[in-house]
Amino acid sequence: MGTALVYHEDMTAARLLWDDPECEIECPERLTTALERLQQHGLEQRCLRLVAREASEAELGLVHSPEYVALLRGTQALGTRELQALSKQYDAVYLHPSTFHCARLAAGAALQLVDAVLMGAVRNGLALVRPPGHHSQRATANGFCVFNNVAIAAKHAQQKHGLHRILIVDWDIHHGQGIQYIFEDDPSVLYFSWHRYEHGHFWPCLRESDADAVGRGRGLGFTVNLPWNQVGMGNADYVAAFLHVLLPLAFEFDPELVLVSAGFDSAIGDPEGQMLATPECFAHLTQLLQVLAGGRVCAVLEGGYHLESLSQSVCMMVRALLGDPALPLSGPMEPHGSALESLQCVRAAQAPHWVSLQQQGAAPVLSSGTRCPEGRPSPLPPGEPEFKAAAAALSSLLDQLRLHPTPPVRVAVALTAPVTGLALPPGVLCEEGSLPQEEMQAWARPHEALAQDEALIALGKVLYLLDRILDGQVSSGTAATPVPAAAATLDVAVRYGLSHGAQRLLCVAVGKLDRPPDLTDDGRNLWLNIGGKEATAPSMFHVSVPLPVTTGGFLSCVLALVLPLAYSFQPDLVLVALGPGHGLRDPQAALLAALLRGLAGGRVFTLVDEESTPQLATVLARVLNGEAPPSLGPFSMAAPEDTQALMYLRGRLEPRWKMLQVAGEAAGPGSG
Ligand code: Q9C
Ligand code: ZN
Repeated sequence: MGTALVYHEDMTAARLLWDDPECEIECPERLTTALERLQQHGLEQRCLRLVAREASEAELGLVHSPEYVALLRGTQALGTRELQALSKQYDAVYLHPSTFHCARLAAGAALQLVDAVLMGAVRNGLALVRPPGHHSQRATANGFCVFNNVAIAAKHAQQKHGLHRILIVDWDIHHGQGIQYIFEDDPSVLYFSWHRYEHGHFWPCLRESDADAVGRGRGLGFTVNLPWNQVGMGNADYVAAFLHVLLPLAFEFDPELVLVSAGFDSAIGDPEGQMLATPECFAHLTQLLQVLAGGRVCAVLEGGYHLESLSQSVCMMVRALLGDPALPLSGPMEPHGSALESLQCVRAAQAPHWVSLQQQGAAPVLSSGTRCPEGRPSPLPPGEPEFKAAAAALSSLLDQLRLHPTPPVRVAVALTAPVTGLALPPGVLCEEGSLPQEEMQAWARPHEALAQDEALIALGKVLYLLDRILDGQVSSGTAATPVPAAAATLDVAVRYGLSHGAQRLLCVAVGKLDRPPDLTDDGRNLWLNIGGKEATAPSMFHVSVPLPVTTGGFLSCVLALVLPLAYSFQPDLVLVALGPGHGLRDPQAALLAALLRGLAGGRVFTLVDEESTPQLATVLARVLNGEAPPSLGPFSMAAPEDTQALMYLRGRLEPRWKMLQVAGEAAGPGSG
């Protein structure tokens, strides 16, 4: 199941015919440069190329009024002066004789992508289009947008494919007010948008872009606005927004399809957004969305006006859609104070509508909206320094790509006993190699549990595979060990990893697995035990948490504890061990592995014991290979004791691991 790339070169025809500094950034080179970059990186060639079709007038009518469509049809015959006069009637819009054709292709591309995904031709895809769509409304063009491509695609998915729950994630840096208006009373579409807001001073300067706009009527709680009140938001802020706001709601909503209003003006270097997120961040955001809806993610380009930043971000997103591991995120993983205030506001505004937020204790915020006494915060000094920062970050990304080439093998599996009927996905390597006998015995010697032949053979395979991951031949792996040897094998694997090149090793041990006794809190390892015995000497590097029993409890454990710890720690190797009595159901284990794949450049090694089902080994190999994890089943509330345990731990660990934070400093004037 592949990735579609939908495009038509006619969409480069529309361009600005007069002088207008506001509109000149929306130019044809946005598409040609992005496409060129996809070709240079060999990514376009790996996609299923689809030539965009025009949306029919009936399809445009799913969202737009007949009069508005007729008006635009008429613009094809207008001269430049008339086009300019008509454009002036809208806010930040320019028209060209080819605009109607281009805009129909843009909407048609989104429709074609949704059809390809929902008919099972591909698993996901990207439509590279212009004009963009998310500002456009029933009877008006706005903000470079003519037809609302994503909204039309969502209506089409409802009506032609009978979908009941669609998630729209709008990571463009502007508020897609058009999408919000179209679905604000519709509980079958969950619309999430983050946007530069600056307390209402940033375009389109709408009161209804704030966090307290949560939808209307039956749609209450299905509009989620996350306003950024300062510029300069970066990787940590964006990932925190996903972990602490979007994903809890998305899992509770359980979408059948994810549409992304993929604007890249939220990336570093963009003149509109003035944010700092680097291109690889969009691979992470994409991966985080791919665990939803069986991986059915349809992305449609919106904004993005810094050609280099836009193109690299598009490449990163397509790599993630293709299932390649994401590059590690650069920069300190600590959200800004202002970002935390925003997260807190949205969580408080949404808490009445979402069980998963009520449980995590989203504290109500007093007197929201009165918190910007100084009025408009000063924007970053324009020009020089910031553009230098952008240029440096963008070129260092290219260096990173050279340093971390995609390993030739994405997943390798080592199994001890020949397991019959194991259906490994295509491309997954079944590794037969082992460490030399003497070396293996030296590592095994301290452990009685590794004296048995069977255990020793398994250990040899585990260490061999670990070696191949550490030397970059293989991206990730999974292996099985005999039950009595599970703890000892993990102990050796941790020490082996640390002495063979891992600088920061994250170990997520589920079930009865003790922390290797000689591990110290030297900052090079972080040990997280789920569902084992309580740690006798807990520390910032030794965390233990009970295994939650419900899906809701499991999800908050992963989203609110495991991933924030992992993203804060920034490991370069992740070991996930499912030990005796781990108690995870296969879909839970798969979700954990799929989400941890975002860490360490995808260097994730999973260890299961042989008592686990063969299906578990298969499903782990599949998700490590980039497939979506199976559904967790119906959402059920976390048990109070699980929530309590989590809240306590987060309080204890927050001072060191900043991605755990979900609330700003006590809201005082000018805070953040
Ligand atoms: N004078 C998209 O990114 N700028 N549209 C208005 C106020 C308009 C952005 C500035 C920006 C439109 C799809
Ligand atoms: Zn935008």
